[in-house]
Amino acid sequence: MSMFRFSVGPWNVHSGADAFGPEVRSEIPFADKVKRFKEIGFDAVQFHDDDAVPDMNDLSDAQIRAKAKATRKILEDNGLVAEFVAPRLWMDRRTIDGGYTSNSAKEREFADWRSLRSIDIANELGCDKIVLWLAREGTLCYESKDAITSVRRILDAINKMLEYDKKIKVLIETKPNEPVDISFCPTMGHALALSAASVDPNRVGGLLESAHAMLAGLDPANEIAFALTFGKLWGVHLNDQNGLKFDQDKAFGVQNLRTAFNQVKVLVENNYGSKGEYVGLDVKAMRTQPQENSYRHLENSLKIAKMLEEKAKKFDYAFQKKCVETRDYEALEMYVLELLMKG
Ligand code: XUL
Ligand code: MN
Repeated sequence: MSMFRFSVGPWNVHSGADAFGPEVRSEIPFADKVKRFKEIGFDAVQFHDDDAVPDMNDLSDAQIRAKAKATRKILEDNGLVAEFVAPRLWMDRRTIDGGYTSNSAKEREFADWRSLRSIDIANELGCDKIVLWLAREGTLCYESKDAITSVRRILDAINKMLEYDKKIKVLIETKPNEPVDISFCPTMGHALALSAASVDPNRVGGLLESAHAMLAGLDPANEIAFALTFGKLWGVHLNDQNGLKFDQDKAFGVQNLRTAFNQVKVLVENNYGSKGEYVGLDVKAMRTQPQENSYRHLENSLKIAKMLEEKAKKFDYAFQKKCVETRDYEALEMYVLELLMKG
């Protein structure tokens, strides 16, 4: 029996379009996805604001709330809850050059409007977490934005959210690049510095995605551990990545099994989830996959996470201690590899 509760986003089941080619699978309606998420074994759904309220830019604040309420009903009918809402600031023509850090005051205003509406949506969905993946809050041309002004602007935007709703929590999902060349908030350390500088540090934490840490050349287990050290790990996006290239969102553990194990191990050791946190996945099906495999990457990731959880629970701490005392790290390393490879 897993100690974790798992979450997934509707964007994790998608039609396979990429930057070089069109859809290869047909779009699955939201209600069908949700039904299947529950059957697969998920407990919660992650939302972008417009996953919950499509075309929200054209709606009044009251209409947005009403539509969010209807989305909540779909969740409840399927025995699921919402984990978080993330303002999707990277899709709109108005935020081509970022939202909070745009050089245009009008565009920053739009980004703030979407962020506050995301809070309204979260309230209607019954969750208290806003995730900020700061997609375009960086530069394609380094000299196009002032870095210090930009960091201050991100902080201002976070403070506005904290002031708008005294219960909402903000989770910064760090990523070093893509779609920008250079991000203003690439690592967990950056996220926690923003947290400390905010008007309410107790309500600003982090969400660590494995692939994003790897793209920064960092170890995801240590990024997770860093946030856990300060009680700031409020979400994870487990997935995998093959080296430094585009963000692949591979199924969890398929590329770097030992690294995946160490992520699960640190979560198990620190009783992650005991304060209601979810183990989130953020994985994509390969573009080559036919329609009938639309959910296989989710099933596989969930299975791998649970198998690694069992391995972590079997970890022989007495043997580890002995190896550390004699500094026999070769033996310790072999033990870990055997633990992972033996049935
Ligand atoms: C992008 C990414 C997003 C966020 C949610 O790399 O991971 O899907 O998780 O906005
Ligand atoms: Mn993610």
